[in-house]
Amino acid sequence: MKLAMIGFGQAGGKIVDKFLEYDKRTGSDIVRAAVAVNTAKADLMGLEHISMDQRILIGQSRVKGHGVGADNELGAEIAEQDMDEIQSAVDAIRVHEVDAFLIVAGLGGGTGSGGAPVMAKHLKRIYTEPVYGLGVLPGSDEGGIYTLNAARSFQTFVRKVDNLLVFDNDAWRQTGESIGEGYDDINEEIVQRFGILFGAGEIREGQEVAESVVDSSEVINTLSGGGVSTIGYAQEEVEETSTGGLLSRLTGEDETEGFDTAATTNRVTSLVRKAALGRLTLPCEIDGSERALLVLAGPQKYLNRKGIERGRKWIEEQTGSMEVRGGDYPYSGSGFVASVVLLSGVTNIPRIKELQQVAIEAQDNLDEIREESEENLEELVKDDEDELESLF
Ligand SMILES: Nc1nc2c(ncn2[C@@H]2O[C@H](COP(=O)(O)OP(=O)(O)OP(=O)(O)O)[C@@H](O)[C@H]2O)c(=O)[nH]1
Ligand SMILES: [Mg+2]
Repeated sequence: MKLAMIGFGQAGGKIVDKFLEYDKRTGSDIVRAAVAVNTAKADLMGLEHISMDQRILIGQSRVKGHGVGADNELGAEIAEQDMDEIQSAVDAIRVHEVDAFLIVAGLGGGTGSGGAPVMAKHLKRIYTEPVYGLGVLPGSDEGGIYTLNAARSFQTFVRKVDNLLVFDNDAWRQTGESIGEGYDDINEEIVQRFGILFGAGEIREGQEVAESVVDSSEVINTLSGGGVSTIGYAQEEVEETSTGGLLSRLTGEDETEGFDTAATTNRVTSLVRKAALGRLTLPCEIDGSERALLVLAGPQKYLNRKGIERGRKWIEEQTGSMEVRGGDYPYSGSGFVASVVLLSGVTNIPRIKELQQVAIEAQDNLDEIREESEENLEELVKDDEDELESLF
């Protein structure tokens, strides 16, 4: 499917930049427009693929290009104030040619966390195309303010978008590596998963059309209905030869005809299980997912309808959902078969419960602080009265 991507804040900009690189590398052609918005000038300068005139610096009069320092209320305020500037970049997008908007942001900081929900609200008011969010949760070692920002931003963002796709940095931290060092690898993981999902609806030139190819409307239908989504992924290397493998040369068989379909079916079904039961972009219980979409990507001869059908049924059983779609995405030259499982409308998410708890506690603390200061005030007043009384 064709997307207009808007990266808000540093993480958002870097991930959209990475999507452009992925497009160039794989010929996927998902990103039809890419805009980066930030309050920090240096972050915008550091991008490589987003064109200069689509990098929008906001809040210059307030923060002089230095970022908002994790103040997400300020981030939201600036986004509201400078929406005209952002809109002029969006005006350059031929919106009727895209299937949807995707707003990408790290939810722990200030600019993306505050601005992304404001952006979503704005786009929803103007356009009829779906507006999706890709929200990145901070690592739990990043500190209180990041967690609190994420908790607040998440609650608003999920209500403003048509679907919030989530990636949790905390679940993807490499051992022995600080998350800063790991961002490049992590961003690679992000674009690989979302790239296959969004690429599935696009038939590239010169590609054979498969018997049960996934259409972008299937991605859209799976995401419609809102809520939170997570993605599972698994891949296996396969031999990809245009001249015929060793076996076919030895036996003289035509490679596709003599191909072991039972092995293909088994590979597909086990890849589906690995994807759904392995590490999800946002770890959660898959039981109770409202909708799901299964995409099998790889060289045509390694995909078959039977495997996908079995995988689809298995996901139905595991999720209890009656709305599980599935199909393939012929993708040659990669040397692997990959299974992507999109689970939409997931509800049992430990990390989100944890974040909500933090937000509630912070709210209680706020009340406590207010109560304390009120008590103090009362005491002060009382002391004053006592003093006055003792005077007489
Ligand atoms: N996956 C991923 N996460 C990132 C990356 N950079 C930052 N993050 C995460 O995103 C959160 C927000 O950081 P930034 O994107 O730098 O924040 P910002 O939106 O620019 O806001 P301010 O810097 O406060 O103005 C952090 O807490 C990290 O968890 C990245 O390249 N990849
Ligand atoms: Mg920043």
